[in-house]
Amino acid sequence: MHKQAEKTVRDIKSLKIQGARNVATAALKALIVFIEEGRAETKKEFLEEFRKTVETLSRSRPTEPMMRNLLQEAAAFAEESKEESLAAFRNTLKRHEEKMLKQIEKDKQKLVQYGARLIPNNALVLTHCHSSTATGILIKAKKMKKRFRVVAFETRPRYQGRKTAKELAGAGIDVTLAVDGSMSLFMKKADIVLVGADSITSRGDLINKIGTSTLAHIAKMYDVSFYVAAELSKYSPKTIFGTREKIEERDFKEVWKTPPKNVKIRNPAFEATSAKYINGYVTELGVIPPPSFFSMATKKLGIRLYE
Ligand code: RUB
Repeated sequence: MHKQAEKTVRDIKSLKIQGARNVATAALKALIVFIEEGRAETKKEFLEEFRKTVETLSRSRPTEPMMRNLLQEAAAFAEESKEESLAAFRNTLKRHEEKMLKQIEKDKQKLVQYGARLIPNNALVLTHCHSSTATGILIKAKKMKKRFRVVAFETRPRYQGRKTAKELAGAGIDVTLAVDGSMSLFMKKADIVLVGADSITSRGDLINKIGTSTLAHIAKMYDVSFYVAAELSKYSPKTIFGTREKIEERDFKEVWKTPPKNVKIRNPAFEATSAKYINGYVTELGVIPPPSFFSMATKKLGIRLYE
């Protein structure tokens, strides 16, 4: 496999590249480098390598349908392309993948606009982990001159909350980093919760960083609105026939490098939050209720259900 694709797989696995959107765009960019530099000499050879690269990138993290959906779209386009010469084929694919990247950026800008409108003035906003989509919304709200404070939770064991806090502080937002165990404490004063998404199921359930459902349940208890920033491409087609998205379980050493004998350690990276705890998904087409996510996403992704 091309060395850029290998490096991207390593960086995704080690969380150097984290967050669904960053993972998906990094995978597409690695594919573009492969298209430009891959050593194949015939179209057949190239296609074989292309398929392997798509497959290996897709498997780099199990709970990332946005990456899988985008890579599959790129693969379907390649399989259908009629270009005869390898040079023309590479060019067409590269242009297509670059167009996809531009579209992802455009979608984010739209989503961020819709989300920023949701942030109330003088609000206390709670967020968890690091979602580039959620921070994008908060930064946009700040640019709209809204005044609000954010509490970002640490997100042990990998502390993605620090990344969120740093990014928001850099944008001039009043932000506090708090330990995960203080979720209930801060919820009592909160006005809105905003988190990102890794995967959305056909039922409209959310799969996101471990700790998200705790936040959602407590939000319900205190009647605080719970919103999720999620591009429609985060829909998981695997769930059409009831299959649940696989939840990634990470290395126990992230939690405790040398635990005493007989201590079991669990380190699930994500968890599901039922649709009933979610007020709305902030998407590129507007803020929608969870049951609508399925039909809008399948339409956008071109998934035909009744054939
Ligand atoms: C990141 C995480 C984020 C989503 C959405 O987990 O759970 O909320 O991926 O991110 P990890 P984005 O750090 O384990 O990847 O909005 O950037 O797609």
